[in-house]
Amino acid sequence: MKFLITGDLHLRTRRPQSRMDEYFVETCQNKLRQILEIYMKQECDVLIQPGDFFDSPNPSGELVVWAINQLIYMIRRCKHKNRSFCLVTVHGQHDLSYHSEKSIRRSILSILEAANTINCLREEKHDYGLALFIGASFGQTPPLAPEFPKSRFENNLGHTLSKVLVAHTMVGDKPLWPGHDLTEPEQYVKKHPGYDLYVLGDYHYPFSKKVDNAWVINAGCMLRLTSSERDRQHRPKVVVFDTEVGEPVDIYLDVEPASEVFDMTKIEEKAKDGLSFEGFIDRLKDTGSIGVNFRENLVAYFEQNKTDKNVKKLVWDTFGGV
Ligand SMILES: [Mn+2]
Repeated sequence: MKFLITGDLHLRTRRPQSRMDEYFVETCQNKLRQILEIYMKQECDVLIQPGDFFDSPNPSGELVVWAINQLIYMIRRCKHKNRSFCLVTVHGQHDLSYHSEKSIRRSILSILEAANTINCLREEKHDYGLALFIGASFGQTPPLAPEFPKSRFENNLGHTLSKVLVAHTMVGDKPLWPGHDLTEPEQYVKKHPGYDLYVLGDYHYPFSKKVDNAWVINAGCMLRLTSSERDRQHRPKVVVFDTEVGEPVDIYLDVEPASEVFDMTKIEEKAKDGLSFEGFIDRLKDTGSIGVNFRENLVAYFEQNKTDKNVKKLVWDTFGGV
């Protein structure tokens, strides 16, 4: 079975501060189109997107309609060639209102799923032929890997079955800021053993790491969103993973060089003004562990501490719906 692995997509219409693209939405659309073309060309069976599909829980309706149409077109194209188009995803914090998993049932991704264009993975098993998928959205703990099938179990036809965990969780190989307590791929596998392939999002930079017999893969963000040095060095890519081969293959997307898309004068000015920590703040916001928005932090606190609904009502009434 052949998987096409992408990282966070962050589809959006608004141009990030340091970018110079005239219409940023076209940059985003171009990325998704390239990914879908690679899916066709490489004859993949499943497209795996590990969350942060959209940059916001309320993306523009026009962008959502465009995405649905692209996916319907893909389904038709594949059907025409007797193939199937299957996109599996989980919710990242950017897909969730107030970063709360309670908003999953009314999220844009759930709307895309209701339109039969994507499959939102949950903690139950999702069986796609020779692979078994389990999903953990932002804030969710992945379940224990199912005992059956045995890892890399050969079925009667001699095919390899794989257990795949797709999770939106902060795992990386290099801390994002001094003192960042980052879980490394090896630690993550130790904590959630038994899967053959771990496809992770949230961390915006790519890594493909073999831990014992499993692969832990994060393809990295499809967009260069901040002016940080690391984003400017980042090369958006997708990863093809053929379970029969068992090795990831990188395919780099066709993107403009950083010098063409980033406003270097702004970056230099900011560095001079001592404001170069903008990227740091962006990343801090992105981890979702603590927001800079009072309301979001309050909602997160309520979620984590199982607050009584009468108490919540009193707090909201007091703050007048902040
Ligand atoms: Mn993200």
